[in-house]
Amino acid sequence: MIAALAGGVGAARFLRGLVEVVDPASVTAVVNTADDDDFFGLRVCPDLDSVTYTLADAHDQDRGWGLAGETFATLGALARYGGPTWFGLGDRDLATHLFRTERLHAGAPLHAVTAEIARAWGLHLHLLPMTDDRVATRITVVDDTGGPPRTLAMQEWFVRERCTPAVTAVAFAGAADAAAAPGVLDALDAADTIVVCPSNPVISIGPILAVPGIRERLVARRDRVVAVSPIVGGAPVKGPADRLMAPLGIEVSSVGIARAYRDICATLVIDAVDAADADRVAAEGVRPVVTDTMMRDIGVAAALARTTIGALA
Ligand code: FO1
Repeated sequence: MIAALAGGVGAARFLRGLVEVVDPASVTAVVNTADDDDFFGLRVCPDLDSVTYTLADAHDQDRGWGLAGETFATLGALARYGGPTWFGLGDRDLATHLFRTERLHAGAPLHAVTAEIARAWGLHLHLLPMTDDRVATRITVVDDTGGPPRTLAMQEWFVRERCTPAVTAVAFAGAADAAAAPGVLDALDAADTIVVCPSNPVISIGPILAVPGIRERLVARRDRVVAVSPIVGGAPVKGPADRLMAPLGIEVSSVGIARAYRDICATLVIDAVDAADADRVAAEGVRPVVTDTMMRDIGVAAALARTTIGALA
């Protein structure tokens, strides 16, 4: 059994490779939901949907989010009423949010709705939100205009403001009172291997670890936990991890990842271009495994998944 902590695109690609090399039914992915937000009354769960669409081979590879061949006619029509249109809700993607919202309003918990959506897309792995409760990443920023600090929702900072304002603090509202979704803690207890996917350590993995019980499970099972560094050559493979790690005092390197994760994982997979960092990773008390982590296609993702799982065999 394998349990994986997962954020968005990087995790989705890794999981797509993983299900090539192990039985998908043996995998439970625990996905960040602190990026979730409501638009036009609809609940949008970006990381759950990135994982779902990628595993279904239905995602837009170039854009990195949403569905391939997507159109945005509804969003264009909403512009007539003044929007807001900064968050790109695609016409077919909207069906997912409509369905999810309807089911939540009918009283179904998020984990049950997530399973229904995963089944509808033909997925065979177990896909779980980290919690059924609302947890929201709050990013405190300062502008270079010298105005007062502002606190933004994740999608406001990431999409509307294009990660531009400098970050001074990150919090996960609701996390301390959240309960892990049914099945999450059992999956972590039962797993032979726990993978921390190559996701943003601050805003993707951070919220999952903030849900009571999850970090504790990983600390207790540290020898069975392997992480994949999302940082290659001193920069994130994708996304704004550097804009969040540096201000929070985390070195933007595989060594920084090792330091941030050393309590929860004994092994860290780093990219071949960072081979020279291996000794510094080891000095953090984390065993480095060096391989190609740039998931250009499913073949590389599958090889990375095999090496990652094999690292604890
Ligand atoms: N990312 C963008 O950069 N711009 C968008 O307009 C956008 C819309 C969007 C709609 C649905 C969805 O599930 C994801 C969407 N994303 C968009 C991606 C999202 O912001 C990120 O995947 C994450 O929250 C970071 O992991």
